[in-house]
Amino acid sequence: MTSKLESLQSWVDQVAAHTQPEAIHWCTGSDEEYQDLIELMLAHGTLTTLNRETHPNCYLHLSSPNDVARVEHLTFICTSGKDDAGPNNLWMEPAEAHEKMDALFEGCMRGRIMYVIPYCMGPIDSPYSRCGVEITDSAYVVANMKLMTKMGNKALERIEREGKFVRGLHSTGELDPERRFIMHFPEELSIKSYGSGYGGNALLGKKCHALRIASYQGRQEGWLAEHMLIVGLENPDGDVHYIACAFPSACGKTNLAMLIPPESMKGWRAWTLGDDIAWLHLDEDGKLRAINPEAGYFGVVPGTNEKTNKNAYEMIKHDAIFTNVATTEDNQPWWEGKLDGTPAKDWQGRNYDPSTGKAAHPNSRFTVPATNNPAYSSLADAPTGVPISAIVFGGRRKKVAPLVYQTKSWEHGVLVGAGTASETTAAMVGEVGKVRRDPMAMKPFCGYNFADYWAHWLSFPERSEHLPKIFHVNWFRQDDDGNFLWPGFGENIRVLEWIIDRVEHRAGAKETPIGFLPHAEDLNTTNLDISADALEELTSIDTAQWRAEMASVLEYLEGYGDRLPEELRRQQKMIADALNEEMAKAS
Ligand code: SAT
Ligand code: MN
Repeated sequence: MTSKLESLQSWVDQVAAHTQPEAIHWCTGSDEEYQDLIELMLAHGTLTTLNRETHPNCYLHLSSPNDVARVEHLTFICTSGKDDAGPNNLWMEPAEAHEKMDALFEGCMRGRIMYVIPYCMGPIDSPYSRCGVEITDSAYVVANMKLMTKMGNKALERIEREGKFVRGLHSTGELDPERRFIMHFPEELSIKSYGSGYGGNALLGKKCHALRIASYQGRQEGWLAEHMLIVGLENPDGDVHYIACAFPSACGKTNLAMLIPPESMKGWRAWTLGDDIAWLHLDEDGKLRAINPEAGYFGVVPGTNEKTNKNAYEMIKHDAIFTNVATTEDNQPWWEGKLDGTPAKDWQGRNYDPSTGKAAHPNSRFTVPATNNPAYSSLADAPTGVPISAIVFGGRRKKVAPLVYQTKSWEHGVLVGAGTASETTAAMVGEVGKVRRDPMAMKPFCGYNFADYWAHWLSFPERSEHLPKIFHVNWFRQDDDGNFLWPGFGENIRVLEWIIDRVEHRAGAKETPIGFLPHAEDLNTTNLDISADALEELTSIDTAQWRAEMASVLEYLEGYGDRLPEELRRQQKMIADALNEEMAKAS
């Protein structure tokens, strides 16, 4: 096959001449093509078949043990000016980065098939969608892209019509961590990724395109590409509110996106639009609308069970690819937190031995098409997306951050987003459990200087008087013995109910220096097993701790120097002053 789009065809020709593949395969996106790829990978041993009775059409991939997560220390934003990438990114001069990558790619596809994957991020017929083409030598990447994006002929037609697409070049190379880089060239709308086959490093439509490149594009074009789930919450009257929530990787976005309300919240339902990424646009009426650029889920497996996320548990029982989970004696997938079965083989294919660590890798993943999800929203594919009522930021904090609070304004919300902190998780290489600032959960994903990104966020009130309200949540508060204070999972709907009621002006709150918190009685706690003390702690703030927190937020923001929007300093000062006043009152 070839393309009639000259810019695409000549790029493919040029990459082929440089990487020297044995054959070139243009992906059509058909189901037969997917099956052929599966057969090929089974023959090569890249995949194995899981138990056909319990898990029809499910396969297992065990990656190289050194290639199990994103690599932030090897991920670069290559803009012509260093300051455009900002202190939040590693930067390399574009010419130097191209030279480095071109040397790695030279002849790297000898003896391999080069796949050309045209894909569309978002509904094929949506004005908000954007397309790309990924060239890769990994059949595993192609199969995952088939589940995660709209890929193949339909996407190619749109690309040929529009003439514009993001160019992503990927090779697994030697899977050598010393020869591994993920480079982004936002000014050229291109990506080069070498040496890893892991999701976020290799499925270039996801973090590389839909967040890093798209965030850059969004700033130029007036929209936002965010690390947010999108969920529709239906109340017993049948009204649905859509909310978008930004939490760091492995902090429960997938669980919240497909939450099942507890028995006592009869009549409530949650509908999933997306579990990881949202593209947000203002429509003509000034309403913020969201689409999910993805078509599947690449979720964390450990912890998934009937109690924590029944929808996910059901949807991964068929037509799924598992990466780095363990297996039982009868070849079912197994992971920590699965309520039945025992592991026979671990995620490295060895006989399971508890003394050598977990059976499934903590960042083991499932890939499934979104349509597998029993809670999939009928509007998930709507070309104009859904209107967003509330934006919610959050992280994993043992202390300090209360269960929920509402910000006083959009601008205050931007400060809260910018100051969000979270404990690190297994989704990235490095120490787990360390608190770091992760603004808008975008620390690893913003394709340009955070200071400019916050300025972009702050420009929205000039363009609309109907922006969503902004909140902050923390499901992960612990008591001094390390027990979680809030039950989380399905019970989180109670917090979302308060959020919606605030948007609708029907819920109470107390004003504090950091924003509006619910009184304990403002939360619906019917049939919830929680002590009055725990509830009190979850819905109050410690002034001294918050003074320290705001000082630390300021110190972090000042790291962005002159480019930091003055408005954020102003917002920080208002809160710091209010906290000081509170402190003075108390003493
Ligand atoms: O980066 S991935 O998309 O592979 C997973 C995550 O960290 O969200
Ligand atoms: Mn993510």
